[in-house]
Amino acid sequence: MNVRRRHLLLGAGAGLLGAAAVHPVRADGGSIPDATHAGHGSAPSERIHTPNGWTLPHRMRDGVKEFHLVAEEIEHEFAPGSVARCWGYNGTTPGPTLEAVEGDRVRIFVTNRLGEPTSVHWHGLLLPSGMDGVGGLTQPHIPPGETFVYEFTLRQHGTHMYHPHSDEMTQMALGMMGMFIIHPREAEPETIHRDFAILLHNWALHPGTYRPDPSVMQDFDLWTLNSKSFPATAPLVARTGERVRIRIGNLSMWNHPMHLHGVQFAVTGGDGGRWPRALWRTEVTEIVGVGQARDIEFTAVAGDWAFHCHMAHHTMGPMGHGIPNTIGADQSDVEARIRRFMPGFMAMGEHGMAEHQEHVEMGHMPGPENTLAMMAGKGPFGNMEMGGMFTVVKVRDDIEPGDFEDPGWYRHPSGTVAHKVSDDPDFGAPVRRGRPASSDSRSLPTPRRGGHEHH
Ligand SMILES: [Cu+2]
Repeated sequence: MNVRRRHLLLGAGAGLLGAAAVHPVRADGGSIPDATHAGHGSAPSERIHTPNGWTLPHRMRDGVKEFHLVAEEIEHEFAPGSVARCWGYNGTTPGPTLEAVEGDRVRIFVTNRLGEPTSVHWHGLLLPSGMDGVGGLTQPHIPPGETFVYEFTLRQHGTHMYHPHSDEMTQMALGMMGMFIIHPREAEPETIHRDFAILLHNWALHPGTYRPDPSVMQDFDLWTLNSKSFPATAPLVARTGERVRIRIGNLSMWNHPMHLHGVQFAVTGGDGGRWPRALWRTEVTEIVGVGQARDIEFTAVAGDWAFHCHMAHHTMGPMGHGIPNTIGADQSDVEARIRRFMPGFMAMGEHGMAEHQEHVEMGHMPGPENTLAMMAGKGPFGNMEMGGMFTVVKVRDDIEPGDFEDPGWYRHPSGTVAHKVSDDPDFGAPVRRGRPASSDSRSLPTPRRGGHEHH
C-alpha cells in the first residue's frame, strides 16, 4: 500500500519546466481591451481580461446583442503533461467570458453538441423565470443536436456566471461553466485599469486517466484558475499604480480563501454588483464560497506577488490522499528492503515534502502517465513547490496600457531581497521557549503498530 501510494505523489514533471510563460489567447482574434477608456464616458462592452481564457465576440441584430454558445466535448490541457477529454463551450473550459452592459438586451443561442441533454442557467441574473435555464423546471432540456435561444434584458451589473442546470453534477465536473460580466451603464466611479476574471474549479482527474470523474465529492486531484493548474496559469500583469480588479467566481465544490500578497485589497462587490463604499472591507484573504463571486480591487505595487488559494492542498498537483505521514520517519532500513523487490525505490518525506519536486524533475521516479507533479514551478530563486490554484501578479513600472504579456521575473532593487547571513545553526542569540525537539525523532513515544491505519 505504502509503495503504491507513494507513486501517486509523483508525476511526470519534466514537461513542466518550460511552462512558466503561457500567455492567454484571445480566441476571437480581437483587439486587446483598451484599459484607458474604462471610467471615461460610456461603458465599453468588452474590457475584461480572462487569463488563459477569452471573451466571446457578439454581433448586434436589431439592437439586440447576440451570442452563440456551443456545448461540446473538448480536449483540454491543465498544464503540459496533463490533458483530458472535458466538456466546455465553444472549444474551451471555462467557456468564453460573456460581456455586456447593464440595460443591454441579449439573445443567447445555445447549441447542444453533447451526447446528452443540457441547459444553461444564468447564475445570479435577474430575468424572466422561463429564461432561468433550469431543465425540467423552467424549460425542456435541450436535446443533443438542438439549439435553444434565451433572450432577456440585463437589469443589473456585476460579476456573474453561467453553467448547465441539466445533469449538473456531471456537466460541471467535466468543465462546463463560464463568467458573465455585466458592466455598469454609467462609468465606473473609480477608473479600473485592469479588470481580470478568474473562475475557480476542481477536478477529479485520477492519475493515469483522461476523463474527469464526476462522482468524486471531496478528494479532487486538480485545482484550477480558469481551468489551468500552476505553472500553466497565466500571470496577472499590471503597471505600478494602476487600479486592478480581480473578479473571482467559484463553481468548484469547495470554498476558496483567495490570498494576495503585497497589498491590502478592498472587497468591492460580486454577484450583487458594486457594493456601496460603506460595505467595502479591507482584506488580504477573501473566501469565495461555492456559487459565489467576489471582486477585489487594489493599487498595483511593483513586484512579483503570489495570488493563490490559501488551502495548502489547493496549491498542489495530484497527490495520494490519506498516505501515512513520513515526516520524521527514518526510512533508510525500509528503503533497502523495498529495493530488493522494487529497484530504484526511494523513501522520501523524512524532512518534509519539498524534495518531491526535485526528485520528480530529475527523473528519479517515473510518475503515472498524464499526471501532473504534486509540486512544480520554477522561480528565479529555485523550485516554487506549488501547483493548482496559484499564479503571480506581476507589476512593473513600464507596462504599456493593454499589455498583458508576461514581463519575466521581477528585478528587485538592490538590498531588497532576503539573503543569507550565516550557515551556522547556532548563529546569534535568538530567544526560544518551550522544549526544542531532539534531532533524533526516535526519542518520541513509539506509536502502536499500524496506528496510522485507524480511521
Ligand atoms: Cu482552495
